[in-house]
Amino acid sequence: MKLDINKIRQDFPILEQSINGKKLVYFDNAATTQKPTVVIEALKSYYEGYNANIHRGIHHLAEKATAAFEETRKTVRAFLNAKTTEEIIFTYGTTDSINLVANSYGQKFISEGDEILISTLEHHSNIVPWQMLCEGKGCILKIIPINDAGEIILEEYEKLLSPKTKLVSVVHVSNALGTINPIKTIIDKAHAFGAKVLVDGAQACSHIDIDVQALDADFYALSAHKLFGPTGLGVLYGKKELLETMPPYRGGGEMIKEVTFEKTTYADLPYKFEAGTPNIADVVAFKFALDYIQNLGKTNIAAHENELLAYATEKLGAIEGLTIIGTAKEKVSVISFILEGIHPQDIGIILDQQGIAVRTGHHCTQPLMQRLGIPGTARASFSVYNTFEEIDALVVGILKVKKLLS
Ligand code: C6P
Repeated sequence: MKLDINKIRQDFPILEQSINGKKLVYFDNAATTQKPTVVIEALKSYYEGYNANIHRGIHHLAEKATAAFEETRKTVRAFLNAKTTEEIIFTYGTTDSINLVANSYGQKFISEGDEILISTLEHHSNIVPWQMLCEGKGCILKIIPINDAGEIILEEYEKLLSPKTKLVSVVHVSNALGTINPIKTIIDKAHAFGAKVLVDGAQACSHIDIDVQALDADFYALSAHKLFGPTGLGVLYGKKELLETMPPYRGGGEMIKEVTFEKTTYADLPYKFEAGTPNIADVVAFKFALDYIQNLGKTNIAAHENELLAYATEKLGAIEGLTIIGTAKEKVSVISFILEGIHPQDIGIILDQQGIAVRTGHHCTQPLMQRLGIPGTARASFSVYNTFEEIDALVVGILKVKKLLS
C-alpha cells in the first residue's frame, strides 16, 4: 500500500516548525526518530490518569499502570516474534542491553583465552563493553574486516571462527553507512562453532521486519527512540533457556523473590533483569509507537524509505566533489557523504543554517572511520515522514556549502 506521506507528517507536530527561518528538514533519524502525537498523548494520559509504581501496589492506579506496562511487553514480543514475554527485558537502550549481556552472560560463560568476534562496522556501544570484559577476564576481541563498500567480508569472518569463539556480537544495520549485514548467515556460521550471537538491532528495527525465531538470534538489542518511541528505553531479547542460566546484572527491588541478610533468591524471568522502578511511562508509551508502525505497515514504510534512498543516492551522487561513503548492495535509508576539501562539521553547520538537520562526525564508530581513512562524514538518514522535496532541499543546501567553502 502506498502511504500518504503528507498525512503521516501531520502525526508529527515537531515537523511543522521553522529553523533559522527555513522549514525544518529532519534528516537525523538514525540518531533518533521524531514522536507521533499518539506517543506524546500516551505519556500525558499516563501521568494525568494512572501514574503509579508497578508490580507492587494493589490499588487501582498501580494495577492499571502494571497492566499497561505488561501490555507493551506483549506488543514487543509480537513485534520481534519472540516465543514468550519472558524473553523480553526492558532496559535503558541498546547500550544498556549489550552491557547486560557482557556483564551477565560474559562474566559467567566467557573465560581467559576465549574469543569474541565483532565487526569493523560496530557502534562504540558494541565495542567498549566487550573490551571491558576482555580487560577483566583475559578473553580476546577479534574484528571481522569489511570491504571498501562497507560490507562484512564473509570469507574473513569464517576464517576467524573457531572452537575458541564463544560469542559473535554484530550490528544488523550499520548506523554510519546503512549497510544491512547478512545476519542470518552470520548467525548460522557462528552456531556451527557453538558460539552464541548477539545482534545490535538499534538501526535495523526501524527499517526491517525482525523475527528473532527465524533468525535464531540468541540475543537481540534495540532502542525505543529509533522506533518513534521515547528515549532512555530499550529492549533486550534473549532466548529463554539462555536467560535462565544467566545471573542478574543489577541487584535491588523488583528482581527478587526473597531477601534475607544471609541469602537472596531471584525473581523469575524477565523480572530477574529489571531491578528498581523501571521507566514506566516510557514503556507504556512505547506500545503506541509500535502500534503506529504496525498500522502503517513495516513493508510500506520500507518501500517509501527505499524510494527516498534511491532518489537521494542519484541526486547526491551527481554533485561534483561529493563522495558517498558506504555503497553496500543492501542498504537502509542512510547516506553518509563527504565533500572534497570541506570538513564534515562545516557541512552540518551550513545545512543547519538552512533548517536541515543531519549528523556529522564519527557517528560513534571511530574504528570504522579509521578503517575508511576519514575523520568523519555528514550523514542524512531518512524516515517515513521524509519527502522527495526535502531531498531536493538537501541538494540545494549542499550546493550552498560548496559555494561558500570551496
Ligand atoms: N546510534 C546514531 O546517531 P542507544 O544510545 O543505547 O539508544 O543506542 C546506541 C546504538 C547502538 N548501536 C547502533 C548501531 C546505534 O546506531 C546506536 C545509536 C545513534 O547513530 C546515536 S550515537
